[in-house]
Amino acid sequence: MAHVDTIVAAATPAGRGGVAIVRVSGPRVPEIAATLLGILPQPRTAVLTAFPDERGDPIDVGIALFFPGPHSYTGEHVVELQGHGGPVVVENLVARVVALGARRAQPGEFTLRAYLNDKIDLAQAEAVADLIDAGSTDAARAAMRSLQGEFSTMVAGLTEAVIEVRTYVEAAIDFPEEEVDFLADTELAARLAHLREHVAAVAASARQGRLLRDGMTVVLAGRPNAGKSSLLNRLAGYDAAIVTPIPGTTRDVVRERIAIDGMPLHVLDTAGLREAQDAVEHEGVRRAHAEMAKADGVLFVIDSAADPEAGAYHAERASLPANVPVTLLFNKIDLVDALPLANTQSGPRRIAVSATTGQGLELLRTHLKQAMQFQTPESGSISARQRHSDALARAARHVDAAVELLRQRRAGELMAEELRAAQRALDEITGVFSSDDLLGRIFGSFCIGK
Ligand SMILES: Nc1nc2c(ncn2[C@@H]2O[C@H](COP(=O)(O)OP(=O)(O)OP(=O)(O)O)[C@@H](O)[C@H]2O)c(=O)[nH]1
Ligand SMILES: [Mg+2]
Repeated sequence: MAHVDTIVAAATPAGRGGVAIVRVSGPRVPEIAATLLGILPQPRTAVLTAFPDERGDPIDVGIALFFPGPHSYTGEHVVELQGHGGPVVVENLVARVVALGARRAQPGEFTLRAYLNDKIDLAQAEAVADLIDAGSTDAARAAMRSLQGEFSTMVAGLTEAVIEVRTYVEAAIDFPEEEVDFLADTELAARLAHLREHVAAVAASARQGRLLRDGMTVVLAGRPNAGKSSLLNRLAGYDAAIVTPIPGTTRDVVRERIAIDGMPLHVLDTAGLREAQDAVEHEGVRRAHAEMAKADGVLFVIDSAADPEAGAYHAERASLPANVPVTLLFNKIDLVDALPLANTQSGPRRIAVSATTGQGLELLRTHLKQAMQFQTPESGSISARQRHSDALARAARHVDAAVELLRQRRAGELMAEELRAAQRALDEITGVFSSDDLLGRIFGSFCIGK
């Protein structure tokens, strides 16, 4: 590897604690450790020793651990110094190691080196950060599964499937006199269809993983005055949006990030859907539609007193995005005697709530939580990111293009090209192909010392 310099950073958080760990990685580790400690500890054996300053006075006394490369986190020589967890001690120790020839590490640089030295792939490196940032047990478990390579294995299996079909197509191209037959081949059509399903299955896992990590985005929509802003305020636990009895109060999109049992959820309040009465409201309604199209779910709010049959939903239905699931929230049930309409077999899920009394809110939270975890909380989901979903969507588009080329009986070369592009998109996930720019963005968001 081209990384000739040796890096150092505190691996434990800044501040006071029982123990702090200073981690050093790079080719100069044996020399730095020997100078600092007087001896180079036996590999992977804890040694109780002083960490002296340049005059020989101890900065601290603690445990030193030496991990010779490549059997270390980074794949390089690593030494870990475990001392007392005070900021001054840690800073003095880091400064001493810098004086001995290391430089201070950038955020995520240890993990970057692990990736560059093939200890982990890119999706696993991202899972390290996800594990550290996990806000719920489910998210932490999912990150751990990705870190252990479950997501990478899924992507590798998919890549393998793409390569198989590609090889099939390319082999056919090498025998041009048979190409006419090959393009009429039902076997190829079946393989492509199967591949398309395979991409969709991995994309579904990635989407689920992304929801666990980044949280789901749901949009409160409905007629003016239905109580959308009141519900947002209830969910947020404070008055985030303005509530008045005047229809058309909300005009802009109001965003709140809330947590349900530690799971992040983005709730967006929007302008009431109706024939706009001025340019501002018109823009508000346009934004409401734009947000719904991007969302993971729509909470369509009904005023149970004014509209017990949910006429607003039936009127707006055609204008709602087709592929975003809708939940009907029958709000203001404190104003009605009979609860509106039981859940029917068909049509969206219905939940009766009251933003005023809080009735049904717990049910709504449970519903949102289930939507985030799908129906199977212990389904073994992995952690994934938008970047992964985007790459999978690109792979899907290339496979679709290949299917289309086959349908049109066009040249096999073009089909092979599409499959090659699909493979390339998948390779970006694990980092077989990666740009410096991408690496900068991924590792730049890590904490220092990881
Ligand atoms: N009784 C009762 N009143 C409610 C309930 N939810 C909201 N309201 C009242 O209904 C009115 C409209 O509430 P908002 O939350 O502003 O409604 P909205 O859907 O955001 O309206 P726009 O922003 O105009 O689209 C206010 O006077 C609220 O106090 C409820 O559950 N029960
Ligand atoms: Mg409002």
